[in-house]
Amino acid sequence: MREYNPREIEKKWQETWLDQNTFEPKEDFSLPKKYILSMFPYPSGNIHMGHVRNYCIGDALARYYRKNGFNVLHPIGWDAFGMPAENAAIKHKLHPKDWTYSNVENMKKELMSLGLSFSQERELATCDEDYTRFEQEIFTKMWESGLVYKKSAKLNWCPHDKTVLANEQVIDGKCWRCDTQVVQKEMDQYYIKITQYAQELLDDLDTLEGKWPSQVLNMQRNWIGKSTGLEFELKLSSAVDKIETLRVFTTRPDTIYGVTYCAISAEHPLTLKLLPTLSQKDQAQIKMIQNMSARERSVAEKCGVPLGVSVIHPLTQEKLPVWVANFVLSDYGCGAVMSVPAHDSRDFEFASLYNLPIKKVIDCTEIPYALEGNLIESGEFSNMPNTQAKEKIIEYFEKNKLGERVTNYKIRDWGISRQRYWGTPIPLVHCPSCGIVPESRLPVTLPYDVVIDGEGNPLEKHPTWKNCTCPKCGSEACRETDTMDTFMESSWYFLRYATPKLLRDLQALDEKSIKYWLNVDEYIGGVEHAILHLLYARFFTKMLKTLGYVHISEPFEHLLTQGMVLKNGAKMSKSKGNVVDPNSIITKYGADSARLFILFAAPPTKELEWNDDALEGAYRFIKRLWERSKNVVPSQELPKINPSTLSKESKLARKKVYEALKKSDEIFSKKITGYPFNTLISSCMEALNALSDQDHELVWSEGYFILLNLLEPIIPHLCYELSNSLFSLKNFTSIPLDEEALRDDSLSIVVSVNGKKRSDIQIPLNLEKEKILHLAKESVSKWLEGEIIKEVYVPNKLVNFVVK
Ligand code: ANZ
Ligand code: ZN
Repeated sequence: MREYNPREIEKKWQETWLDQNTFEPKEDFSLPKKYILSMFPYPSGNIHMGHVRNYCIGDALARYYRKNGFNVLHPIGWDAFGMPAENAAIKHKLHPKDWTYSNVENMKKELMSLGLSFSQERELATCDEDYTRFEQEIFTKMWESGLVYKKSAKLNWCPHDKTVLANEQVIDGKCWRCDTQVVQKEMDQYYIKITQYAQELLDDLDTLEGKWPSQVLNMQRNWIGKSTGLEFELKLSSAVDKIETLRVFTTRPDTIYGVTYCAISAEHPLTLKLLPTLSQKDQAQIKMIQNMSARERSVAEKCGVPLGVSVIHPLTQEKLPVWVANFVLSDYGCGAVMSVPAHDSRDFEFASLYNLPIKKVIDCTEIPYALEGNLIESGEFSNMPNTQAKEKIIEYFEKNKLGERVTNYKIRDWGISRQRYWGTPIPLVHCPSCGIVPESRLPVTLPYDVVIDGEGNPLEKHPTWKNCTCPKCGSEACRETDTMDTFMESSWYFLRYATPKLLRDLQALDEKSIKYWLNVDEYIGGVEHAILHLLYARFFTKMLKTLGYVHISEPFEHLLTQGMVLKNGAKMSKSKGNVVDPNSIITKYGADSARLFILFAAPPTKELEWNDDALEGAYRFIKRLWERSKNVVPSQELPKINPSTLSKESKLARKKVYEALKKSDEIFSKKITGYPFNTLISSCMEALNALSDQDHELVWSEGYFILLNLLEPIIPHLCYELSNSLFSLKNFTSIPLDEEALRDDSLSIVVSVNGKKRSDIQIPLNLEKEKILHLAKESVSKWLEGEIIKEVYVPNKLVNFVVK
């Protein structure tokens, strides 16, 4: 027998699969389908264990469904735009494009060396020109239907490098490159109206209940952040210029009698109006707040400045001071709050700091909290349970035209402008006479000859790229130099995959193909994408429906969030120096061992702790499996077996084999949830042991035939190799369950003496009564001293001996 040589057989099968297009989906829409998708990788340079896990889970599903007669779409591609490519350019003087494509090539090779059953034809990189072209087409449609707009917003700006910084490039408020203090600079930005879909995005989460992890559903709900409450105006004691009132939003109108001051944002129009009237010190304080990002503000110590004006409480007519406070966001609600320090922790902290009055209006012991209780000192609403008062007070305000019930969402419109080179150019032109006009010839591609040195926007600095003519009037015009947020590309790639190569040159998305392939049946990826990517992808799908591209509302039927890969209890990462390189594992043990280990070490959704011994164990099992093939008599099909002729051991072996088969079906059909492949692998190991404990040739052959079939999704190379050489198989198909083999062939019987239980015995099924009584007698011989007067036998249950 040949020795197990993973390098040889893995190379052989990987080549065969490619040559024979084994894993290309069929263009036959009458077949039942499965769309299995692991989130596409960022081409950082090398695959890591997280990738191995992600793609092995998806591959196991894809292979299982193929074997069971489904037409399977299992594609791969590259999320190829983004900042790291530019960082590589700055650091190593590599062109982002060259760096990216060479990483793609290398990572593709690495992934393919795992034997993953990806469709080759549908591969794409989001920086490919045809992808850019259609993304720009979609953007143009969005622009034309008013889903994109321009608005000025604050961005992190490094005054030294004259460049916009991403949040992750701001470290402790300073620029990551030159350590200069970062400031907030107002700049025009393009926004997509995701807020227009907020309610739909929220409502449709209910349809995903039970199909997506509830943790992810909740994170999305919180992110969308719907809250209902009251908006009303407080009159200023005296008008400031033309400003006569201050509008606030509260979710707790029940606490309205406890308001002791109002707090407004550093960007509020009233703040800006009054700024010149303040002392130098207070002005500086407000400017400091303005220069903090929303993120910094949320963690900063509370601080604020009194504005020297007051407003009138609408119910009590009390005068309340107005303060600027750093915890008030300018872009939520009204950018102003009625502060109730007795019942809100932020208001409480602020009031304590500046000695502002605190007035309790809900009967409770512990301030500043009170979610429930009766109102006190609240005029006509006193003694009312606060949940009821909330409603009554809103009604009162509406009836007296003092304010109205409103719904607010936390979710903001999606700012997609990036002042960077390595992204999809925003296909707009600035014309002096026509304004902003969409480019008519797509794609707008990136110039190759750029200087990327970390200062400024390379497209802006390019000597000629910006210059163009207006598509509308032909006069000299200027290209938009912003590129798009890379989340744009990852928001529709799963739809693009469903569009076959032949149709891809003609259109962004083929509706018929999408109708067939979507939804994605199982989407697999890290929980770090729980909010942004998944929300944007859901939104894009809904928006593409509005634009007439597709007819679905939700793209991902099921979501599987895989656990992290850890070593020594910490996430594998370069900075921690605890990375295990998948390539070294593949070289040493082979891809099958790597795959077996990663699927055996933990169920997919759980954290996986790296363990060298377990890897060795996986390798040993595979070797044992390989070596046991010598016990198998080659045949062309699943051998037929007459169970009545088998020994106890052989029967047990068959039972174990079919138990593994049953487990496989239960796992993949989700009768057992979470795809615990580890339990399938254990069953197969048990079955192999049981087969080894017997020596019936046909049982060996049948068992081995089935085990190779069951393990193919996990260790495909070995299974293909042996199924091919022993059973002449070219492909795998499903195997029916033999219920008979699963049935127990022995029976447990209680034996008692004078009605007292003395033992349990195992007897083979259908044993004659005489033999059963004989075995029973033996098992209780020490209680059978006296003469046996009577033998009672209840078939399949018990034997009782009555003795003198
Ligand atoms: C008075 C009050 C009393 C409040 C109380 C809360 C508790 P959510 O649920 O997140 O929507 N708020 C309103 N606009 C704000 C802004 N722009 N920046 C910061 N805080 C703002 O929160 C709504 C509550 O957050 C509102 O209800 C308001 O404070 C505050 F015991 O009004 B509340
Ligand atoms: Zn023009």
